[in-house]
Amino acid sequence: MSGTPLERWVDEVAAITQPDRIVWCDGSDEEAQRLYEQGLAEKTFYRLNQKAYPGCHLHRSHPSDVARTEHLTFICSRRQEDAGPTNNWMSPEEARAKTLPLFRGAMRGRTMYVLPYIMGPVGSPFSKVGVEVTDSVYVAASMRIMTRLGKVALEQLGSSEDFCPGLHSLGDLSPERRFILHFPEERTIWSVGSGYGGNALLGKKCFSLRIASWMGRQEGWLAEHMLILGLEDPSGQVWYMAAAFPSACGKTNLAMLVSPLADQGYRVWTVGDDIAWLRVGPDGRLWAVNPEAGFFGVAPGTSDRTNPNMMAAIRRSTIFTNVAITQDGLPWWEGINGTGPDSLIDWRGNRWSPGSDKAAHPNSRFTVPARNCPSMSPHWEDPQGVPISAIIFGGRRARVAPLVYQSFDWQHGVFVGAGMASETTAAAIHAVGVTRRDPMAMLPFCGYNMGDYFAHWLRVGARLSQPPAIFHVNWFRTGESGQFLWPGFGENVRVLKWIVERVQGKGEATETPIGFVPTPGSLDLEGLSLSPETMEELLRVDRDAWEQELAEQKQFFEQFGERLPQEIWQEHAALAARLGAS
Ligand code: OXD
Ligand code: MN
Repeated sequence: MSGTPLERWVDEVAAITQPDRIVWCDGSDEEAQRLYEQGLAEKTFYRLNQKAYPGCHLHRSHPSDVARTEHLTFICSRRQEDAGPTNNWMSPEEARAKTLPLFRGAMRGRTMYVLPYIMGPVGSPFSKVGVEVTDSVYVAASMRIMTRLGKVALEQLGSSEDFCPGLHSLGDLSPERRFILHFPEERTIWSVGSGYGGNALLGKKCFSLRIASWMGRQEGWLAEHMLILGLEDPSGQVWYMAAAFPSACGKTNLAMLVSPLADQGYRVWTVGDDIAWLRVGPDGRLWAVNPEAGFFGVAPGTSDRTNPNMMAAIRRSTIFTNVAITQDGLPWWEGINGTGPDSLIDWRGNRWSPGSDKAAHPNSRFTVPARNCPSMSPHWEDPQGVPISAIIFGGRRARVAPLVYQSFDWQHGVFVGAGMASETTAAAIHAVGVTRRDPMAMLPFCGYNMGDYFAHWLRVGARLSQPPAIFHVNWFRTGESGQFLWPGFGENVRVLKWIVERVQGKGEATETPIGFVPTPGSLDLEGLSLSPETMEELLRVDRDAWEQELAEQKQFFEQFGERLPQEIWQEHAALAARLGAS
């Protein structure tokens, strides 16, 4: 056999998929032009107004292919117990037998793009190489934005076989023949039947979370569904935090928040908005890098009010997916600025008029280079990452969780993360949403048994001589009539400020059964008109709600049986005892 391991693998998949042409992508600007030209010719891309949005394109996906498909996503480990009760599992043999026929000849008449990429900063000891082959020009153009792609990756790889191979084909885009398969023991991904970002940009959820979490467990590090930000204080010191929230809880907005406390000297620097790779440093601190090079953000609701930094970032070199467009070729979505102009083309390419269905798909997206974002930290590509002082867990909880609380220690913090949940927004005004348990926001992304995952978190903590403090936040607590009590968005910086004060041993707190909650005067509320009653409600520990929460947690944890670490049960019992005694 001749060639490098990569060349041999590409030959192998080409023999199966039989493309007409093979293009090795080098990551150059000329190549970007060629990809867009190709996409324009085959109507995968439409040019947006190049004066207002230079280098920006619109992509319309198949209407049945607009989101991640968790029920078609599988962990194909050799043993089912290693995937655990929260993942779909298929044996590697069955997975191959089922999908090989879907890949056979799938690229006939098409071009196969070979995309070597790096997840993590170039030259960083955190970084990993992946190679995706795909027959989608949209995927090729998007991976250029989301990863460090081409020559740099081939240089890092050399003739090594240490890369994550990912085979992707659009297939016939039918949900009946759609599979997102992860083979963690071989560090391999097969994805067929979808062009949607989370299913098809294999560097993101598939490699950087599902496969990487498995690798991290073996190698002693963590791959997490977390944003990374730095809060600069008035002395100029920057405090880095990593925060996990389930999808649709505002991670991207928090990562690039514009601070209303800027005149006091507090500002936020963005390191990442979705994924963090975390390692124990030689100094006993936890260090983080963002493996991605771009953002794949949700468009609806993004505006100058909610995320001015993102609005600035998407003005160039951005791919918009399933948004509406105005007559002038400008992207448009619900929430961009009030009501819609009367003449729009909707996300399916049809004329839209006010009062009809949504013009942009609710999960419409933009794929934008991180370097476009004005709030990017000067350290976002530091090879050693940034040192993490605080970990923040959060969810959308109408009642149970106060605005913020701090765990007693690392083990209790792991329990807080393991107990995370989020409520779907209910249609009826007073109805409380359906609760989905989502430990560390990793339920759809942990590539192995989550019982083992909690144990891994505890093991990592034991190696940290200076562990980050662990917090839980909830921007979504509601009052009697279902209204949000906390203003959210930029004002969340006030909570980050308290978190940093706690890390420094300064912020004041009351010890409660669930952890440390700010004293009434310790949050900086200057300039906000929140009544003392509202603040009391925001910070209240609701004993009855916690009783019910404990019962729901117990039910969730029980499914892991023996694989759930005893420490989690100890924390559960300790919380019950503290609540009983209070
Ligand atoms: C995402 C998600 O797209 O979490 O980041 O669904
Ligand atoms: Mn995400």
